Parts: sequence; structure tokens; C-alpha cells
Amino acid sequence: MKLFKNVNFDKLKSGLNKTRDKLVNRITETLSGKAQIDDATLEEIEEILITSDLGYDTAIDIIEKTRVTLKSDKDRSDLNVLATIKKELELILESYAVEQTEFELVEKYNPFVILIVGVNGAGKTTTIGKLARNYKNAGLKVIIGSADTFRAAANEQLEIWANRAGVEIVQSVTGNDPSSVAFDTITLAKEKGADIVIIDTAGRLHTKNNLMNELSKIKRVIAKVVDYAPNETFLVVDGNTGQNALTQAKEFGKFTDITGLIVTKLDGTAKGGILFQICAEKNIPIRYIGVGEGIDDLQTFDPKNYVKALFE
Ligand SMILES: Nc1nc2c(ncn2[C@@H]2O[C@H](COP(=O)(O)OP(=O)(O)OP(=O)(O)O)[C@@H](O)[C@H]2O)c(=O)[nH]1
Ligand SMILES: [Mg+2]
Repeated sequence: MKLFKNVNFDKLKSGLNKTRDKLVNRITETLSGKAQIDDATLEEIEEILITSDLGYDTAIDIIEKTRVTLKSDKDRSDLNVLATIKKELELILESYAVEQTEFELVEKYNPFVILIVGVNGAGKTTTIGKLARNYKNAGLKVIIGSADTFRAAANEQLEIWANRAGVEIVQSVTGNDPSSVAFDTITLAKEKGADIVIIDTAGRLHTKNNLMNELSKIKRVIAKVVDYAPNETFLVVDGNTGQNALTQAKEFGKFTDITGLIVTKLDGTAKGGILFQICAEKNIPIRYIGVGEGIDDLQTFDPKNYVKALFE
């Protein structure tokens, strides 16, 4: 059973316009008007895949599998080639889709604790607002904590989101230790019998060791209130950064166990192909995707719908 499933296909489709242009429409153009799909055409498509952020290995793999499929298939029409590529893309995403087990976990752990981390401006605070809304709509009692004590406006920004989502917030004071806010938030959540705690953190560059160590400290302190926490540590990455999202995942992973990725701003980028590369690496599962700035613009990552939205 899933905790919440928010998939708005039309929104996803329009959000992926730029990626569709860059990835699928170029493939369609390459195929169209070709009486026979030969090796040269497949190489052109391979090039499109590589330059659409799917990564070299993934692109080669897809084309190789397409070639094999087409060999045993009499139908070498452009439509069949396109359908074959679509199927391969789907398989890549599905091969690493995780069963969402949050719901059972939320019943088991009180409170269920989610830590949100990422580089500056990735969309952490916005995503927390959206997550809070979804969890609240699922009937859960949510408390969010502002452990971004670095930026003066951070607290205010999270408060606005808390109000929009209709959930309680534990505020921070600029300059305070972020771990203490995290501590207070979970303590309050225990007292109030909240189901879910979401902790916001300051944006940090994975190259800055002191800031990365601060994350480890937040984790240690959280575990003092409830020893199993955090249940999830979501890394928020900006879809616009393409390849860099993978680097961030690797670097953050050195300091803290990342249990899931949230890829934001897919509505503003042509680099949505990066999701295929992320899934192909089978390193960290993508859990949610951001397709807009509104509170309802966080969607459950659904492989089939993602590919369908790209191809429609
Ligand atoms: N278009 C679009 N914009 C988004 C999305 N998610 C976040 N944003 C925008 O990205 C900008 C940065 O978002 P924040 O939530 O403040 O990012 P942050 O990671 O908390 O930033 P810091 O706390 O400064 O590190 C804001 O203008 C958001 O509206 C999305 O899915 N789509
Ligand atoms: Mg923030």
C-alpha cells in the first residue's frame, strides 16, 4: 500500500515539454521519412540519447538492445523502432522502481522521521511544503522542523509552506545549532503523537567538509530522541543540473545514507533524460519528482507514466 500517490498526468506531460522536444521529438524526426531504418539511423538516435543526459553507457545499451530486437523482428518501420526504444526506456526505469513501503513504516514508527538534504537552491524547502501537504491529505499528522539556521529568511519561507500545507512547524533561530531544532522537532512530535516529521536543512555544497559533517551531527542528535531515526534521508536534486545530480548523490552518500532522491524542476529543463541514467546506475531510487512551483506539483515517481508522458 502506498502512502500517497500523486500523479497528475496532464501536469507531468506539460512539465516534460522541453525534455520531450530534446529527446523524443528529435528521435521521431530522425526516423520520419526513412524507408529503411539502418545502422546509420540507429547511430544518430544513439547520439540523441547521449546528448539528452541519458549518459553514454545507457545510450549504447538501449541502442544495442533495440538492434537485437529489430533483428528478430520483420517490422523495421519507424513506428516499430520508436516503440522498441520506448519499451527499453521503460525497462530501465522499472528495473529500479522501489516498492513504496512508507505506509507500513509510518504505522510502525511514531514518528516517522524524514530528513531533507541537498545543495543550495535545489528545492528542499519547497519540496517539504509539497510533501507535508500530501501526507496531511493522506490523513497523517505532520510536523516540520526548520533546521536551516543558516539563512535568515529560511525559517520564514518554511513557515509560509507550513501554513499552505496546514501543518505545524518548529521554528529556528538564525545562528542556532541546526541539530537542536531537529531535536526539538522530534521531541515535540513524540509528545503530540505526530505521525511524520520532516526536517529541513540548509543548502550545502558537498565539497565543504564542515557543512557535510554538520549533517552527520544532525543525524546523531536525531537518533538520541528516537533511535531508529531518520527513517528516510531524501536528497533533493535540481533536474537542471543533469549529470551533476549524480555527482551530488555520490558525494552526499559519502557522509550520510541517502534513501531516496527527489528530482525537482523537471518542468523547466530539457534534461529530464537524467532520470534514466540515475535509474540505470541502480544506486539510489527516485522517489518523487517536482514538476512546478505549486503545492500540488510534487508527484510520485511512476516509471510507466514518466515514459508515457514523454512519448505522448
Ligand atoms: N519550476 C519549478 N520550480 C521549483 C520546483 N521546486 C522548487 N522550485 C523553485 O526553486 C527555487 C528554490 O527552491 P527552495 O525550496 O527555496 O530551495 P532550497 O533547496 O530550500 O534552497 P536553500 O534553502 O537556499 O538551499 C524556488 O524558487 C522554488 O519555487 C519545481 O519542481 N519546479
Ligand atoms: Mg531551503
